[in-house]
Amino acid sequence: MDELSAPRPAEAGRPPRGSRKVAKPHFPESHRGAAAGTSPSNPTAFDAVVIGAGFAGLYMLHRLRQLGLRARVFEAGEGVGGTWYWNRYPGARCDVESMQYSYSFDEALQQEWLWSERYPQQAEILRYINHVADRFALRRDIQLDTRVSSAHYNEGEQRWTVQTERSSDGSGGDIVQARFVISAAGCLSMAKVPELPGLAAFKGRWYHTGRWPHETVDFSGQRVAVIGTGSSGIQTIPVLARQAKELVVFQRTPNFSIPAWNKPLPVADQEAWKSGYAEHRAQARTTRSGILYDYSTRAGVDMSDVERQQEFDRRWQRGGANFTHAFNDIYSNKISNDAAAEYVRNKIRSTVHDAQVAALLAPTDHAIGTKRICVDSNYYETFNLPHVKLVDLRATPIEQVTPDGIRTSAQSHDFDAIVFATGYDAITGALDGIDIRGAGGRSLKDKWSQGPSTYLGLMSAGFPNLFIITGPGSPSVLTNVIVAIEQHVDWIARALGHMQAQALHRIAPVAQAETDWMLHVHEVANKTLFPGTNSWYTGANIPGKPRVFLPYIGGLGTYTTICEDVIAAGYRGFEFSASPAPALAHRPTPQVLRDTTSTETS
Ligand code: NA7
Repeated sequence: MDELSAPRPAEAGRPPRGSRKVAKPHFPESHRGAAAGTSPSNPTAFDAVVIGAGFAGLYMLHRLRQLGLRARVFEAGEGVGGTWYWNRYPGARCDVESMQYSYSFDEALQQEWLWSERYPQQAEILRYINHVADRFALRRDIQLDTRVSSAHYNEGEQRWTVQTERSSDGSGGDIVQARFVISAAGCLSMAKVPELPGLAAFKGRWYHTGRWPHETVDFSGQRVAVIGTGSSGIQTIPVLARQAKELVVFQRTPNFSIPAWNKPLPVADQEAWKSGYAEHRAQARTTRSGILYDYSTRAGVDMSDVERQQEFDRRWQRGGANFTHAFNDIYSNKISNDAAAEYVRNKIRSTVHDAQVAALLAPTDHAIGTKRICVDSNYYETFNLPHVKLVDLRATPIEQVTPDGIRTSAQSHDFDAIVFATGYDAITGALDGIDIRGAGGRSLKDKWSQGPSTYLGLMSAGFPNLFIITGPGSPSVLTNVIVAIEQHVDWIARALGHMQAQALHRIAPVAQAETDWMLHVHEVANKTLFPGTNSWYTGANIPGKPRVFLPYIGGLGTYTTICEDVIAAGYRGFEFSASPAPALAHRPTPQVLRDTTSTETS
């Protein structure tokens, strides 16, 4: 099975034996939404089609409406939420703290929502996203259970034709036209199940963390395999270990993980934070990652061993990814990085009782943080449990899945269930999965065959009026992604507003601007330790994927300043063309529209 045929919800994880079948979550959007145009000869026309109804798609829709534009959002899932709709695996939790992992665009929204824990659980984030969809009456323009299959640009008409797949219920297969297409398809949405021989004949159940079924999956009394030890594996392993009779973890590469020290979040603490919310948000936007961490201004190499140890202890006790900001040179200086890595390795050695297991869990092949740092609750401690085993796939690779389990080069293991925590075709996978053709019929996938190329991560030359939210070449996955999303969506909305005001019809990056930007993206990355690590940041987890560092690592604050400068310089690097007709359709603002389908709460 390849990444493009990763399981859909109906296929993945057949209900496990003994699992309790429960109804799907009852979010109000469980209706599919009114279908769009279906006739090839007379397709419905929109100002904009948005692909995806996660955090990016929802906010984009809100901003399009504010511009008076007619938009349709197509969402493959049966509910809104994107990543947080699909990632329902036991233990799924965000590694950005609750008070920062939310939208900032509406003061009332951020004041009224209450979180329950320091780090939010998947179910709570999904409730929040649904609340936003209702609060801003977004559902009437969202068509669920509808996967976009192609988007083709017609240069003569200066329009995109967007086609969707037929849905599981036989409906859909829509064809619509739009002036603009905006991808909000996400960076971590194309789940990757490894191509293991024999999987189809496995007699038990198997799951991917990123395509978890809606039904409760109960592993009680089962023999369970987990393959993969990235963030998802590290989060789910301790929870599965509490249910399973036997848990075997198949590890290819160990990862660094910092304790979350997760805990309930008192209302008083939230109120204190909220009293300065606007200032906190403004400050976060200027930082490297869009998160208010305690960023050190000192280089690790300028500190004594004692000072470094004290700094690590302080950050370890605080918990979370803040640990990796102990020095300002942690990602650029191997000596500083080694000091932090060795501190974590020592923590692993002192936590895990079996020295051999501890040695296998302690990463030695990459600089700390250059694979996404993990944040855990009792991950290393879990390996002290008698029914939890670790298999080192580097020493004993998987040869095949057998009907009864997994056979490595060393032995056969019998399992009732296999959990793939094997990650994603990240950043480019979702767009690669859509047949996108720009001017002259050129395919985006072909253009990007040696690695993606964009201007500011926002657009790609030759693909007019196609915007990408958190695209390759933007800070995206190196940030609090909601902050990155809001910045991108606001930028796109301003560009569209500019086009409305100036009666412009077409926007595309100048090829040279894109070339210069990509050179900058790679130049900045090459000053860090990141490109030297095999990770999904570099495409190394997908066989055959070009090896380039995909996000922009210059920092969100710096990037935002660059984007502002581009606007101030008259959208430097973009070219526009005027339309003889009025540029964009105007509609009444959302406040005066009557909503007949949504269930908004305010
Ligand atoms: P990740 O971080 O990509 O982790 C995937 C894990 O699965 C990682 O340990 C991989 O080992 C392992 N893997 C992948 N393919 C295989 C095969 N074929 N055999 C064995 N092991 C394999 O994905 P996650 O879902 O955990 O996290 C993704 C992001 O989501 C995370 O960083 C957060 O930003 C949220 P490898 O390291 O490639 O050797």
